[in-house]
This record gives sequence, structure tokens and C-alpha cells, in this order.
Amino acid sequence: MKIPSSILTLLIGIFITLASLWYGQNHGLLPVAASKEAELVDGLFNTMMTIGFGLFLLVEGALIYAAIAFRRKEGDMGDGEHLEGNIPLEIVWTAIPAVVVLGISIYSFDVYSRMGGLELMNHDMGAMRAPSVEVAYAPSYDADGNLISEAGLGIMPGTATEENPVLSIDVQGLQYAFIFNYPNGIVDGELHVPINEPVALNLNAKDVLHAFWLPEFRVKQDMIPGQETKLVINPILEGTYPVVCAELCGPYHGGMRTQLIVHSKEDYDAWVDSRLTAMNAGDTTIANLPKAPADRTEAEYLAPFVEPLQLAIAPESLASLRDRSTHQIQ
Ligand SMILES: [Cu+2]
Repeated sequence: MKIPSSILTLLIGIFITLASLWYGQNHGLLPVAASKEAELVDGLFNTMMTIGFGLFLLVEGALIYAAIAFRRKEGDMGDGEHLEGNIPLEIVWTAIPAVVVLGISIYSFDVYSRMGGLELMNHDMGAMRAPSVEVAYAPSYDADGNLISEAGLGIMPGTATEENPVLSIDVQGLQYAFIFNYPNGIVDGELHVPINEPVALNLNAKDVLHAFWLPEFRVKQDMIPGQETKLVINPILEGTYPVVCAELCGPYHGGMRTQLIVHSKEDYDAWVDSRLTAMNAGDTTIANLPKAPADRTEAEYLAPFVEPLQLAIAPESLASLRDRSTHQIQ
């Protein structure tokens, strides 16, 4: 007996739905999610993978079915049947993508605003704030030309208050390293942050365009010479993660990497204390920076392209870091 086509369609629909829902959670395309931002972005990405995989099964399934079911019969040399189109079908396959695209755009806008894309920290914490919504892709200024908010991702709504200041770290990108200027004058080639606290990164570039990318945090922000950009992150998982330059910035761009270490609160305080103790004892070296290219052996010179956590940096760039003013706690 033949299965009725309505039942067959239902079964195929159930199969595609279940397969898509499973694949959306099990695609394995992303590294570990180590920030609140990553959880939001992954929710959006998994939704798109679910929809995309369902459409893939539907379209490819129909294609393979049609290729087999409607193939040329033995000895048939005639033309195919002439079709003028199907209005209901065309409305359906226009309406479904329209609804999908509209839904994803609303969802992604929601993720963006929940990540602080519309709610930047101001320099003066509110008093001078313009009444309009701040949009984070460009800096905004008041009538007198004073900067109200920088370009970038601001603080997640509801995660910090004026009484509870955010740890603020200046990050400088230069060929080919990242330099982190912490409060209290600590300077380091690695980014150390405490867990479960928002951290504001004030990004700047010394020479050319760079981009500050944290794959495990799902955030990336341009580093622009002469214009500060902002990136606020919310670490939720202790560990060591790569920091990658994601803007082709010169011949050793591929070696422009360092690491982000998310500590427990106690470990972070201990790290700060150890660095302050070393500074007070007269140690002015910047920790975790690599040898200058001129001082390297050939093997060391090529190492960044094999071992991604080593960097290349020019000595004159290093020397100019000393006089850089440090950022105050906001
Ligand atoms: Cu770079």
C-alpha cells in the first residue's frame, strides 16, 4: 500500500525540524564561549545554523528527489513540459525568506543592544549625556565638539553602576604587538582580567590600522591611529585565550598575537600586587614582550608563524612606550 502524501510530507517535515534543531546545537564550529557576549552571539549563530541547515536539507532534498524522480525515461527524446510558473508557490518562497530575514535582523539588533552596542559608557557618567540614543559604530560629540561617547561596544545595560567602577585598561596596537596599560601604571604584553566583572578596553593604534579580536569572547574591534575605540568585555570562564590582530597590518601581521588570561578575583589581585611590588623595586621592564626582530636568530624570527603566542616588535616602538600616560580608573 502507498503511504498518503500528506503523511509523507509530515514525516519529512518532522525529520528536517529535528535534524535542524540537533545540528544548530552540535555544529562544533565555534571555540569555547568565555564571555557573556559569547553566549549572546552563540544564541544568534546557532539559530542561524538551525534555519540554514533546515533550508539546506529542504533544497538539496528536493533537488536530489527531482533529479531521480523526473529523470529522462529510456527512449524519451521529446522536450520537457512547458511551465508558466506558479503564483502561490512563488508567494510562499518569497514570504518564508522575508520572515526569516526580518526575524534574524530583529534578533541580531536585540543581541547588539544587549551587548551594550547602544549604551556606551560616557566620559562623565551621565551628567552631559545627550538625550538621544547613542549608536556605537561612530563617536558622538555634543554641540561644543566635546566627545560624548567613543565608537565601540559599551557596557552591558545593568552590569555596572557609578558606585561600582569598571576596570579600565588602555590597549595600544602597534607593529607587531599589543601593549596593555593597567591602572596604577602596570604595563604588560598580556591581558590579565578578573572573572565576572566588566572590563573596559580603550583601544588605540600607534602606527597603522589593527583589529583587536578575542575569538573566545566573540568580539572584535578596530584599533585606529588617533581615534580611541572602546570594547567592554564580561569574562565568565577562567582560562587562557588568544588575542589576535584581525586587520592585515604589515608583513608580520600573522605574528601579532598575545594572550588573555581570565583569573579568579584573588589571583588577579595577587597578579596586580606582584607587578606593583616589582615596579616599586625598580623593575621597569615590560613583561611578556618578545625580543626585537634584530636580536633574533632565524628560528626565533620565524617562530611567530609556528608558535602563535610569540610576537615581533621593533625596539624603537618599545622605547616610546615608556612615556605613555596611564589611564585612570573610571
Ligand atoms: Cu596588527
